Amino acid sequence: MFEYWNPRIERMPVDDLHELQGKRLRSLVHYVHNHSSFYRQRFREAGVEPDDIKKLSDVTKLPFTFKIDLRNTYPTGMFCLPENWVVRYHVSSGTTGKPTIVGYTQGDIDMWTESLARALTSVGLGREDVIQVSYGYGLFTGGLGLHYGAERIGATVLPTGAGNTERQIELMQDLGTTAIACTPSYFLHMNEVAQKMGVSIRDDTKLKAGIFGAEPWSDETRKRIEESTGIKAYDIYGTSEMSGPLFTECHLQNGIHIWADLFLLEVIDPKTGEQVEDGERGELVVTTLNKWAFPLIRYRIGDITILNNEPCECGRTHPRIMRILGRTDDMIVVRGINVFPSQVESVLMRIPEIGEHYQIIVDRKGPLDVMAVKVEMTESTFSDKIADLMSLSKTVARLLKGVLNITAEVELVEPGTIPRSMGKAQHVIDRRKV
Ligand code: DLL
Repeated sequence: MFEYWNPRIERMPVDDLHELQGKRLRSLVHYVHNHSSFYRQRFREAGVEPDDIKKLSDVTKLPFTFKIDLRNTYPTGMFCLPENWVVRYHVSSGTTGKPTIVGYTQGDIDMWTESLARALTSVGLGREDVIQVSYGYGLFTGGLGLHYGAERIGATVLPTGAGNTERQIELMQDLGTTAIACTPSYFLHMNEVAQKMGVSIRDDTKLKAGIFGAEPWSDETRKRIEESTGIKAYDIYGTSEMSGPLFTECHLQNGIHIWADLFLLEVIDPKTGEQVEDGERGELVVTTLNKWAFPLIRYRIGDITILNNEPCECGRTHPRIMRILGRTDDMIVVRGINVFPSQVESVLMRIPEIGEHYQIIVDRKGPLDVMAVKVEMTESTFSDKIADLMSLSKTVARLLKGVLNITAEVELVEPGTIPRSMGKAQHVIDRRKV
């Protein structure tokens, strides 16, 4: 249990890892300069030549790239190889503007699969496991990504995809699923459906682990999932531009291991573009070191996190990022105060009388922004007296104010009234935008 998939790489001394990263970065800048008119132009505008990149720290001389660059070069203008090298596309459905297209060579798919094989092994999964993949299959990267990773480690894959929840629960029992991969919000929903069917995930299934990601979630939600179902809930991170789901925490659940031979990460101050100190919060920037159809140079993903270069007790030498707080563009600004939905979630999930489903509704009343938090009660609180409920909503409002420094109107609603999601949950409704 808890072995390494690729021990030589995963435990490589840090100096050797940095040397490898430097070498790969040098080849990458020459490669993109030779293969892409987009990058040639970007380098020219920034006044940088491939030969200026001599050591790893020279990465800061390179220009940033942004999601808007992908949109402006839609569909494949940032690719570095012609279509006949591309074995697969995935498409990320942007909520605004054009979707973004990502493409893979066979080698790129292998790199992605290797990354997940290391990650799944690090949470103790292997040949004996039955892994139910309940992320969406198709254009979204979640389903196929996890599918290939799980097969690579020799596990048995149950490719249910998202949806048809009752059937998923039956299959989970009949085929002895030991690990499930889906969004945390879908798993919460699945647990509710199981209860309605009279099935206890803890007692009536063999489930021991969940690989949960694709959306922000909090440590408090992790605790709730683990306590109510008896499984271990692991965080998995990735984005379609980087390939798809790629990295997880190890069994110690203390930060997500980023494979440094494959990706070079920086955390920057989004305002100045300068790297922040280790341990400080900032925006994640990624450079791909072994990805060829669609490589990225200093891509501003927009996710907010903290980089941790301390060695992990598991023996892996690669850096970790702490739980993603949210995206720079998820942050809601209410009366000048920055609020991340994940902060609201952390407060709510600490209150035992509150259920797992919530929505944040922001609106404008006259010149003022107003924020309301609509949250479900648990079945047992729902049956309580009105007076108790009023005092509960006051408590929630007080705790939110303590953390966010903002007054929110709290609306307690009946269990089951907030829409459930099978993919990424939509927690924020911003009516100011319409
Ligand atoms: O969501 C890839 C993925 C699939 C990751 C399955 C994990 C599991 P996109 O659709 O491109 O790709 O969305 C990427 O989702 O920039 C984050 O804002 C958010 N995200 C992904 N994982 C996490 C996580 C996939 N563990 C965007 N915690 C990213 C918080 C996450 N946010």
